[in-house]
Amino acid sequence: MTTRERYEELKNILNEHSYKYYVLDNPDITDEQYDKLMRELTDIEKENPDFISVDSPSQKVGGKVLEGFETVTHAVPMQSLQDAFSFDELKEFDVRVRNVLGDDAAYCVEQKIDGLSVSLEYVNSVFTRGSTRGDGITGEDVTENLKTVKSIPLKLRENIPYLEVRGEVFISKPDFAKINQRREENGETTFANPRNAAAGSLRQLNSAIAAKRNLDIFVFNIQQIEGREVSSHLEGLELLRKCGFKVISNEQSFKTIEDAFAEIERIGDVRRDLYYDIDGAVIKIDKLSHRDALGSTAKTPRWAIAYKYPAEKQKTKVKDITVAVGRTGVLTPAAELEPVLIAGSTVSRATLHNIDFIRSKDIRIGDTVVIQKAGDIIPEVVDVVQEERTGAEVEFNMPETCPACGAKVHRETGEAAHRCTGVDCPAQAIRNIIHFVSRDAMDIEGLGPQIIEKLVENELISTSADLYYMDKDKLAALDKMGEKSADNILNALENSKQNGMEKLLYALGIRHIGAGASKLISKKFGNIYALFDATVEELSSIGDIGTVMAESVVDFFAQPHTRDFINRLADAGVNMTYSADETTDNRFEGKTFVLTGTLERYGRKDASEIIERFGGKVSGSVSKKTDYVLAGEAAGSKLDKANALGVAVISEEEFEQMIK
Ligand code: 0OX
Repeated sequence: MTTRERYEELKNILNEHSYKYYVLDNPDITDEQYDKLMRELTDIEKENPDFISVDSPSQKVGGKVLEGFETVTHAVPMQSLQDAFSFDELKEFDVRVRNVLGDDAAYCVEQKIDGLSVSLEYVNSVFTRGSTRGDGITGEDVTENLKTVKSIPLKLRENIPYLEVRGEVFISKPDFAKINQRREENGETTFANPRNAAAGSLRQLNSAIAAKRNLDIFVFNIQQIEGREVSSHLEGLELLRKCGFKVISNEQSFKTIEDAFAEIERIGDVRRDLYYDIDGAVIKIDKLSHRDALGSTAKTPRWAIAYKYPAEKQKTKVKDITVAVGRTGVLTPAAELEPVLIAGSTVSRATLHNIDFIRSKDIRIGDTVVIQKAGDIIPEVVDVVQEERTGAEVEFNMPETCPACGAKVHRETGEAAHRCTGVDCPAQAIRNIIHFVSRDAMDIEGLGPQIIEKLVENELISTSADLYYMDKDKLAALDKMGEKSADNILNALENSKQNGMEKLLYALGIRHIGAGASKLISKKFGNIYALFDATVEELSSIGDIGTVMAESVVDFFAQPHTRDFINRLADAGVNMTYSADETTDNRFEGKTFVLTGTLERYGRKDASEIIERFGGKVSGSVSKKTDYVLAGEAAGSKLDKANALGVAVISEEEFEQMIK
């Protein structure tokens, strides 16, 4: 036998064993025997690199490192499934189906694997491309990572000119536990569930890492096929089985929805014993011609529906309630729980959303609570077990100062959220700085969100004021920046110092104070420092400044943090005063606009800001006093009212002309 012949033989033996082991779960040689043959094969490949073919088992170990993922446009959209949470909803589905198909309908029932949908494409039986579902229309090319999945054949066992299949990539429960254990030992963050672990692995740029994660797949659909005729789901699955795929378990069809219920219940009974997570069962019409007759809505097929099993519930204790500050300044309380295993992973924390949620359920520190996982993923507190109260439980109150920066915490009447009012709160830094540099604020060109994130991460800045103290060399050294861009940014910063009070006040990001309000306030007060002594009465005496806005300004300037921040800006040479000649264009003065429908070019926020900048006012409802109704797509009752009252209705194009 020549080396070439031996090589081909080894390849066939190894691929056959791999198929038996990973797809059929029925190995007939030991791991040692397999490893020995594999070593022989890789030795031959080392000596004869030209032998290596796309379906060599050596290709499963990965090793390619990509810079990023290419985008893939799915020829056949990867639709999602309509969800049902009760058998009643399934009955309604059955009625809709029978309205079209009558008694001909036959259903298949299969597990709904809790992983990530991918598409696999084969040209002349060779695996050529694999991609994620993405938004269903475009996904990411993750071919290199998918090549490492042992249960994905690199070459089909049937000759098929073109085939695209869809399947669900997942990580088994035992592998998930091992991955997390290793990560914990290495001081890395752990994955919340097997699905996230699979998602993280599929998005690895280094396929050798993906290879180590033991991703697995169940294939469940033919998206496109050439050279074969398939007329039903079960027939399609049978063909996929012959091709060498690991196919979702599905053997029979059911003539009635009641029979399908029985199958859903059977799957429900065994779901906890499976070695992988499922988050439901899918009912699908078997015959493809029937599927065509039923068609699809914009996102989901009318021929399938997913039944979600009721969430598993567990009892545990609330050890403490902690508070975290989000990037928008909202304070979110969370229950720190005695760890408890639920729906496949350990839960030790559950969000409590806000104080209203805590009060409505009367959750106290020390309480025994019932938790479940929303959508089988996010832990939530459903109930307090009143009978287990001892009297030692402690009621929780939201903190008065921000746990991240110490600034005052404010809760507006009618709002559920408590917010930090700190101008230099580290938890909100990135968002605040992005706003500070934006066009209507300090208008600093060249400082995009990504650069700002890097500046904060690399500790070059922690507040917007720090921007004016940046060291040029450090800025230029930031990756991919260079001297020229650094110069441009520093110039833009230097120029922005002359902006004046109007832009600066808006840049401070005070709640409820948009560009229009900033201008009105600046006109009246003339200098930022004057606002430290401003009262609610003085502010709300300005036309169009309501009490909520006035209170927001007063609160903001009452913070010691604010004074420090403003002083630092002033020390850097930032102009604090308003000069009348800033008043450029007041073309909308005295005019009231109402916005309705979907504004595609501007969006409501942008349109409102433009109107206010030109001195106009935006109101929420149409009346005789309204001057213009700016109507986008699908405008509803406001448009009708405008027409009835004879108010001028303008399109986005007309608005664009007006602001030119
Ligand atoms: C699953 C699964 C997902 C086919 C057409 C729309 C959805 N996660 O196991 N999707 C589908 O069906 C597609 N079936 C499944 N079994």
